[in-house]
Amino acid sequence: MALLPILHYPDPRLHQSATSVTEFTAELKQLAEDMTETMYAAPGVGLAAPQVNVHQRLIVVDVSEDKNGLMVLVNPQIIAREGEQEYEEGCLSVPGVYSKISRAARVKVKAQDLEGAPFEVEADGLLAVCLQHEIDHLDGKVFVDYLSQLKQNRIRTKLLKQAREEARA
Ligand code: K1U
Ligand code: ZN
Repeated sequence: MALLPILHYPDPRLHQSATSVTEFTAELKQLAEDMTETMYAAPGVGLAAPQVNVHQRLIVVDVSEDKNGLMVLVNPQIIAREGEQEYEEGCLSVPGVYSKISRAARVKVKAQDLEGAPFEVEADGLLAVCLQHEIDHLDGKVFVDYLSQLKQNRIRTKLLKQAREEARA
């Protein structure tokens, strides 16, 4: 198991679209394990492969209190959405920034497991938010892309300054 480095906004690699997984190999299982360890250590409630610079359609999610609700989704796709909810989102790739984002209240997602077997999940509340947030990462979208240009510029400036200070320390 290994902790993987997480890309930080405004790294352009976060805006790359991920490709579908076609081979369900031991390497894919290892990546899912490493991403899970990285998500729990951060700590976070989700992580998408592009955040660790792997541009494949794989996400891990666990919104439970006691880390017993892990879900690994390969090639996830939203096949139904209903209603609307607002949630104050964060992102491990945008440290220290939180903002209210409006998304579907309920989603149905189809995906494959690490063996390639298809399954579906129906979600509401935080799980629905998290699934939509992580699937956005697979399409090269970060939650700040939903904010005004002014807010995006402020966040970009703040994180670039933070990165420069960290590099100097
Ligand atoms: O994709 C990511 O960067 C993970 C992100 C997922 C997410 C959180 C909240 C709303 C939408 C999507 C995070 O996990 S940010 C950290 C966080 O929210 C959290 C951390 C510890 C405990 C509970 C939440
Ligand atoms: Zn994120």
